[in-house]
Formats: sequence, structure tokens, C-alpha cells
Amino acid sequence: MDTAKKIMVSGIKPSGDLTLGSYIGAIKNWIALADEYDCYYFMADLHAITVRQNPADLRRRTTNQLAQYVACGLDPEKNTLFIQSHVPAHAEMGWVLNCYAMFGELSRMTQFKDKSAKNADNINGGLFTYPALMAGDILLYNADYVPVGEDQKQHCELTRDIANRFNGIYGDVFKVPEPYIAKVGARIMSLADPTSKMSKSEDEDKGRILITDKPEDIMRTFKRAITDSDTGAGCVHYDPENKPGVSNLMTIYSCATGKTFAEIEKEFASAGYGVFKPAVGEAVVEMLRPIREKSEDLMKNKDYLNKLMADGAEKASRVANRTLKKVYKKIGFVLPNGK
Ligand code: ATP
Ligand code: LTN
Repeated sequence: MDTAKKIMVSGIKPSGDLTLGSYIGAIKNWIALADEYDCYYFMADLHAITVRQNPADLRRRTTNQLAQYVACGLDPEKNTLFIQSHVPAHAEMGWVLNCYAMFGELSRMTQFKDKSAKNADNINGGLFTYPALMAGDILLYNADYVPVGEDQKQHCELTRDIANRFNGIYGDVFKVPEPYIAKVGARIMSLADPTSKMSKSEDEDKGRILITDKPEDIMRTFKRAITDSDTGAGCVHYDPENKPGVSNLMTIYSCATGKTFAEIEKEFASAGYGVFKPAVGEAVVEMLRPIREKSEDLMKNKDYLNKLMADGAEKASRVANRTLKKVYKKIGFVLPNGK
């Protein structure tokens, strides 16, 4: 391992199939940074069960997600890819950090409030203490940066607070990480409701694109995307406040093609939405096509995926166990055999 490299850590819950939102907001940045950083990316299955999951679906999606990470371009030789529950240090560190996360700060988490509102019959303890588990995920690997979408910024800030609190008591144990949030694409909105985030566990399928969707389904969803009542020249214009639907489509188009907003406005200066929406759809189809094809191929090779999981867990455990041991010593736990 090249110790001079900065460290990146991030995870995605296998609570649904990956969306265009998680691809643009998170994974695309992971790939861009894979050569420069020492990266740890995992399937956050421990986090996924804070919302009730069907066991067969959870199992299928967790393996699918690993195949999709690789298909998106994450080289398992260069990045440590693993399943969170395969590294027990996550659960152990999560418990410890629960004791350094305050009730008041956990109560203020927007994701907790949102998920509690959506799952009123299952506001469980795990949903509430979720950010302490997430802090553990990050701090175990001495992360410098946490590449995530905008919605996870608050959890990253809480991780910093927990790390600083712990360091304040025990000395410099944890590296204090920073969120790494892209300037464009950190919050992709639903195509059916541009005021709400595109999310994989939302039931509605009109506003959500999965990275494994077939081209015809992607095109249909884009053609139906909600925009506004402007027509004709100049209607393709970036203005998130007054034109949220169009601005969201421009963001997606920009991430798929690398074009700036000014270039997009120029390209569609005389076009209406009837031209613009299918153009965005086509750009997304082309961006996702190789990923879908490669992940379908990889899913056929279960032995390869099992080997990846085992190798990833072993590599991750080595680093995670070292940090956990250091923490156990600092807080005064007696280590087995005094070691
Ligand atoms: P769920 O609906 O189960 O809460 P989700 O679709 O919101 O899941 P996560 O697993 O929470 O997705 O997120 C994975 C990563 O992708 C996180 O870094 C998150 O910030 C990012 N992300 C998720 N949705 C979007 C989005 N719509 N726009 C940008 N980034 C996103
Ligand atoms: N909380 C994140 C998923 C997640 C994560 C992490 C992200 C769990 N552990 C560690 C970055 C680092 C979410 O809901 N998207």
C-alpha cells in the first residue's frame, strides 16, 4: 500500500438498485479519483437494515452492487471493495462511537427525520444511531475524504464532531475527515418531481432511473420528465429556483457529456423541450450502456464475485482491526491475552 496516498472511504446501502443519482452523485467521483487515492468502497448492508428489507432482495442487491461497482469502472486491484458486514470491526466501532454521539445531535439529522416520516411504523434504534455507525465506517480507515452526494454532508459533519470529541478525550486517535462533494451533480432530483431527491428506495418508478434500466425505459422516463410551461427559444436555461426540472436535466446532461451549462444553453438555444428531453435521455443511455452490459456479464461469474468479496474483506479488515484495537486500548478495554 502506498502510504503517501490520501485515503477515500464511502459506502452505498444495498436498499435498492443503484440509481442515476447515486452514480452521478457518488460513484462517478469515486472512479475519477481511484488512481490518486487509496480507496475503500463498500456495500453498507448494516445500514440498509435500518429500513425493513426483504432478505432475498437484500442478498441479490448486495452482490449486484459489487458487480455494478466493478462495471462502473472501479478496479478491484486498485480499490478495496467489500461488504460491510464481512468486516465485523464496523459493528464494533459503531457501538463504541454510539457512546460518543449525543442524543441531541442524532435527533437533528435530516435523514433520520425524513426516514422516520416515511417509515412511521418502524422508527427503530438503528435508524436513530445510524450516523454513529457511519462515523465508524469512515474513521476505521483514517479517511481524508468521504466522496458522497449533498444529502450526506450532515452525516460527514457529525463524523468530524465525533472524531474531534474522541480526540479531545484520548489524544490524536482519529484523522478528522472531510466530505468530498462534487460541484455539479451532488443532488440529482426525481424526474417526476424535481423538488425531491432521486432515491432508490422510493416506490415511484416514473422519476427514477436505475443504472441497469433498459434504453427504452430510460428514454420513456426522460420524455415524460417534468419541466415547466415555457416553450421555444431560450427555454433550456439554467435556473434551479424557477426552473428546477430543466436545471436538473441540464445537470444530468452536463455530467453525461462533460459540457458546461453555457454550452448546453447554446446547443439548445432554439430548441423546445421536445428536442431537449430525448437528447438528455440518449446521453444517459450511452453513459449507462457499458455499465449495464458489463454488470450483466459479471453477475454470471459468481466465483469471481465471491473471490472479490473475500479479498476485499481481508484487505479492509487488516486496516479496520488495527484502528479498532487502538481505540479499545485508549478507552481502557482489556485486550485478549493482554495484547
Ligand atoms: P435510499 O433511498 O435507500 O435512502 P438513496 O437512493 O438515497 O438510498 P444512498 O445509498 O443513500 O442512496 O446513497 C448512495 C450515495 O449516492 C450517497 O453518497 C448519496 O449521497 C449519493 N446519492 C444518492 N442519491 C443521490 C442523488 N439523487 N443525487 C446525488 N447523489 C445522490
Ligand atoms: N449513509 C450513507 C451510506 C453510508 C456511507 C458510509 C457513506 C454508510 N456508511 C460511510 C459514506 C461513508 C447513505 O445513506 N447514503
